[in-house]
Amino acid sequence: MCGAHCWVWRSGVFRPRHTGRGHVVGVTGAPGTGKSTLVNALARAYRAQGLTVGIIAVDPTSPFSGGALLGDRVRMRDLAGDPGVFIRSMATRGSLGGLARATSDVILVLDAAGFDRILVETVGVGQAEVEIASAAHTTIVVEAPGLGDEVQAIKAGVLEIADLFAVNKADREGADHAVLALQMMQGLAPVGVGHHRPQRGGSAGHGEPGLQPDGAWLPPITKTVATRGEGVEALRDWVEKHAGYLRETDQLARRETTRAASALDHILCDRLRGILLARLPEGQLTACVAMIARREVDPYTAAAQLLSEAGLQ
Ligand SMILES: Nc1nc2c(ncn2[C@@H]2O[C@H](COP(=O)(O)OP(=O)(O)O)[C@@H](O)[C@H]2O)c(=O)[nH]1
Ligand SMILES: [Mg+2]
Repeated sequence: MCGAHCWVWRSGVFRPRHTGRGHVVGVTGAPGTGKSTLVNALARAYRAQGLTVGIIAVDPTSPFSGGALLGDRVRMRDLAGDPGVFIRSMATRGSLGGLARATSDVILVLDAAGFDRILVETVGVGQAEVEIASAAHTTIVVEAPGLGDEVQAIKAGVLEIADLFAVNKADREGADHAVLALQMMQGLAPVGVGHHRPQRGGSAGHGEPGLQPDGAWLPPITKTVATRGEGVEALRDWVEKHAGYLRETDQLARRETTRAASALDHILCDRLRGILLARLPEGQLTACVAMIARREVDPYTAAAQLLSEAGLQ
């Protein structure tokens, strides 16, 4: 079965015929910072501009995946009834690598289906979540005051993937403190931090946010009150500015290359593991693991033996 959006054989490579248009926005941060509410508000802000929105929630506590209080679910209902919005929640069962792969597959499908913006909510606590967020074109790291720590992202290790910071719950005390903490951190951060940012200016943290005179992107810090939609349009506009920045520099192509390399790598590893297991006698792998655990053999020797037994080395 090959529908309009299937992969087609063209010029010697498989390529998705309809992908590559949707801008993927990762929204990550500690639980309770207001990511789901912000994603909801951002989706509305995009809908107000007539753009279609795909939403992927990789957060087990997300209202989108049904784990929230009733009040939250009621709020999401109007979005769910909008044909210009598609909401998909990802199960968090199974391997973390599997989750990252499944999420990037869904991103591909939503892109192929023609959604203009794809918002991916992840909890910025684990490696897989960070990996998912870093697969986005633009990553928003959400902070909120009053969660016991001024800047939770420092602990979660998601700072280096931030393209934008949203200090949400700006109606609460301590929001300015959180902004200040982020600004200070930007000033202190080593030059060139981040896998996709070019060198930032020496005056990072003191200059204007966004595009610097030297062409570097300094993640702007915006305050939002997601529950009331305040600051959300400004945040949306920053996402668009960042998208423009990516297009105008070589950053977009570089990110796409990284994404492609990682997708191919995942698939190849999966397939090769499948081939290997199919060629080995049942129980062999488990027996090997037990031997390694008992220090009877080192893992490198064991791997070499398994590969050679399967005729792969
Ligand atoms: N006061 C205030 N509460 C908010 C704001 N944004 C979200 N919340 C509330 O914070 C709680 C957690 O929000 P949620 O979006 O589920 O956070 P998530 O875990 O990061 O997805 C909910 O009760 C929201 O209603 C905000 O801007 N101000
Ligand atoms: Mg959530």
